[in-house]
Amino acid sequence: DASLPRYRLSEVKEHDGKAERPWVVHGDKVYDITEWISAHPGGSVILRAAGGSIEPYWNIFAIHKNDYVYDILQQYLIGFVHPSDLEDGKPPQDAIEDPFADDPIRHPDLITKTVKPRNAETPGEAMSAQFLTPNDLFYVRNHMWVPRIAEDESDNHLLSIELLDGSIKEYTLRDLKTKFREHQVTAVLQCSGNRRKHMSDGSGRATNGLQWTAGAISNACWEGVLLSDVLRDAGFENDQGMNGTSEVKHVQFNGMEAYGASIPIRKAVDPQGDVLLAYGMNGKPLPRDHGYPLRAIVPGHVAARSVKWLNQITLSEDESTSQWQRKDYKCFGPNQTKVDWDKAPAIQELPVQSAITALRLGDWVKEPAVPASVPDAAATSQDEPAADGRKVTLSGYAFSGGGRAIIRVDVSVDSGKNWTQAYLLPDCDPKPGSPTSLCHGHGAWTWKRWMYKGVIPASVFAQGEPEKVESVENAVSPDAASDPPPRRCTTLLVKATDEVYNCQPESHAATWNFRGNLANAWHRVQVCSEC
Ligand code: MTE
Ligand code: MO
Repeated sequence: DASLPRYRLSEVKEHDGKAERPWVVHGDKVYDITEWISAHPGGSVILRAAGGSIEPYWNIFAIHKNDYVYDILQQYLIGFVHPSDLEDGKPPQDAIEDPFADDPIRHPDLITKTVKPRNAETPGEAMSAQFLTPNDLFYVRNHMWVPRIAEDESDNHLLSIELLDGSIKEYTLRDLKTKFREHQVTAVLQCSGNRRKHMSDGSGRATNGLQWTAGAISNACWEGVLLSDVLRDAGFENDQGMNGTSEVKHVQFNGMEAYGASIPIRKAVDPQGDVLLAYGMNGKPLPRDHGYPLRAIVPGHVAARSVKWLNQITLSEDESTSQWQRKDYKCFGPNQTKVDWDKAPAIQELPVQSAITALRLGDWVKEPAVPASVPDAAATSQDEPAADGRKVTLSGYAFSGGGRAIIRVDVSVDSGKNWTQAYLLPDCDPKPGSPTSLCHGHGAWTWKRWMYKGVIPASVFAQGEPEKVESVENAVSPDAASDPPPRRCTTLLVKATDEVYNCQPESHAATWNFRGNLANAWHRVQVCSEC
């Protein structure tokens, strides 16, 4: 080894991803990875690191940090970094490229969870205020960096489709836009980790993953072409996919930064499935964070399947081999913490969900203690026909997977003793499919916004729990409150029911899983008489 040459970092830099022989640096060693690229399981993504240090990438793809990978790399050793380019035996920090340096700027109102990679929630008020989430407030979930495709190159962006016999059909984005009919589909994306923090806090048990509150979900109108149209054009027999006679069982999607996932073939070719290859979002080109220039949209399924920066589709007998299909985005029992990943199916269709995204406590008013729509009110309040109460306005979303419509949203202002129905906003109702409707598609792919205006009877506060020290999420302080009773608290609750009468579990403890996936217990927000 000592006889191998010493290379200046400036020379390494010339062997970047576009060079004939790409090099990478690891520690003080220089490797020529030309021969490795075709055999690299992550494909040519490794070229991102070429011309510099591979370490920042391996910090993202931690899977590389094992002896097996170091052994492979060892075969390609060609020399060492020149000593005058080393600090403490390594290239200095500022010589190492930041994989996220080219990420786009984020809207300041997004609630940042992590910066590298970029992960951010939609603010609650934005979810309540608009049926279609504005593009720059749509939640962002990135596992890696954001690939860049120049605007004047986007129509040449290549999508390759591999059929079961190994043959490959290629489409540029221009082909997709010109050869196929354009469709619009209005659909929610919800991360499997939405409300994970509620699961951790509500069950008192930590979960692994980003601690999202209720904002890892958003709704948009997507423009693109139907995956089923493109598969038919590529030579696939959609009928056989639909009726189960095809050997193809899964459609695998791959993104340019090596993210991958798959969906069952039946969803892909279902004439009512509305799976899109989308290039537009709310009438504009996809923003970079959301998959520019092309992404899959799989309505009704967990958003992890809606692969961004899409450049490869593979028809296969098997699911995607990616870790996000096989080793993540699955649920286990509350007692199962050492799991056999193969024993559980990948999450596809989402369960029923709802959340309070905006809450306003109003003035104290003389009002019947029992709202008229609540038949069985607490016995004590019936003793007093009229009592003080505090106005409350709640709003939020409800959603169910698989295109199942939300039929009802129930609200309780007294910790679940009494329930009343929230008003469902008619965003989708004006003649579905008509130009005035905000909804496009065959299923109930969108969220249902709901609103509740009521009064929390003073008796509810009086009998309520003492205040919890936790802060109240999304609560807005009232301008004025007169003569409040002593500081006691109640829990406001929301739960939704979908068209097949699926409903949400009462407690997070019951569905706790160590990865904190699919947290969908009743959403609880504690409010106090003097909040
Ligand atoms: N596609 C690629 N290529 N890379 C990713 O990191 N994240 C997935 C999915 N598709 C991801 C991806 C996950 S887990 C989610 S929740 C959604 O994209 C988020 O989509 P959004 O950022 O447009 O909201
Ligand atoms: Mo996700």
